[in-house]
Amino acid sequence: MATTDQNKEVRNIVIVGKTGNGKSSTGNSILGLVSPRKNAPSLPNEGFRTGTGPSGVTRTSQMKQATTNGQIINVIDTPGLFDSDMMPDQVSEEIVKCMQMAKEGIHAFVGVVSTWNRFSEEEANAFREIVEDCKHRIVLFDNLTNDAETKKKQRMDLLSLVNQVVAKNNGQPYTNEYFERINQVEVILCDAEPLPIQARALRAPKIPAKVKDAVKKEAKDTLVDIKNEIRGQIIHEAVEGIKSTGCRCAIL
Ligand SMILES: Nc1nc2c(ncn2[C@@H]2O[C@H](COP(=O)(O)OP(=O)(O)O)[C@@H](O)[C@H]2O)c(=O)[nH]1
Ligand SMILES: [Mg+2]
Repeated sequence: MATTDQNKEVRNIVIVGKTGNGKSSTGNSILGLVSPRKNAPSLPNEGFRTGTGPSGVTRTSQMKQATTNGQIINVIDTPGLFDSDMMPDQVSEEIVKCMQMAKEGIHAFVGVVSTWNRFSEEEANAFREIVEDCKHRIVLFDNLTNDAETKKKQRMDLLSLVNQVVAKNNGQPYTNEYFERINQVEVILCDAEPLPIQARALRAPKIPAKVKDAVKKEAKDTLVDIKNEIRGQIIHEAVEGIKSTGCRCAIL
């Protein structure tokens, strides 16, 4: 189970959903933080920016942290990855960014759907399926409430569901082959301690700058490869989806 130096458990939660559904607001509710005021600079202990105007829409993934009941909660807020104007390039960029931030892996994905949404029959059925797949783990959030009890309850209900998911997964967060590759690249690029052997060698004075640069370039190339692989998968899935609807033309 992921812990920090202080032996606190870490929970990495990624928030997904369409723009305007309340992802950033829900992230703030989970963390117990407030959104920075409109057009004011954001302070370190403030939450994610929210709102519909240009300054409120989340353009790139961001992580904020809070500590609750001895657990470190990292919430990663994402732009609307399923928005119709998101290009595969941007989506793969954001997915890699999320994996870079959630170093230990992802303990839970939280999908945010606004209760104000009007669903078509097809969307409602898709939503029902997702809810069933998620074993009806739903928490209703009122992100605008000022009632301290409600705020606390909805936050605790969500964190308790996250802990249930973690327990069901034997304490292991979600990872895939990319997490390990990205973590290795990060270590080389950041030159951080503790270093794996090949990166430690970079620090040795006798290693020529040219060799160091070559290793760093290789690390950067690896990141580009990973983004391209993910982009390829996104396009493949989109094409399969389009084929299944019988549509003949699409811009990807
Ligand atoms: N009435 C109501 N409005 C909400 C709630 N949560 C978010 N909003 C509003 O919905 C808009 C979009 O929220 P935001 O969190 O920025 O959505 P995002 O684009 O998914 O990150 C904002 O104007 C919020 O004030 C809620 O629980 N109730
Ligand atoms: Mg947002």
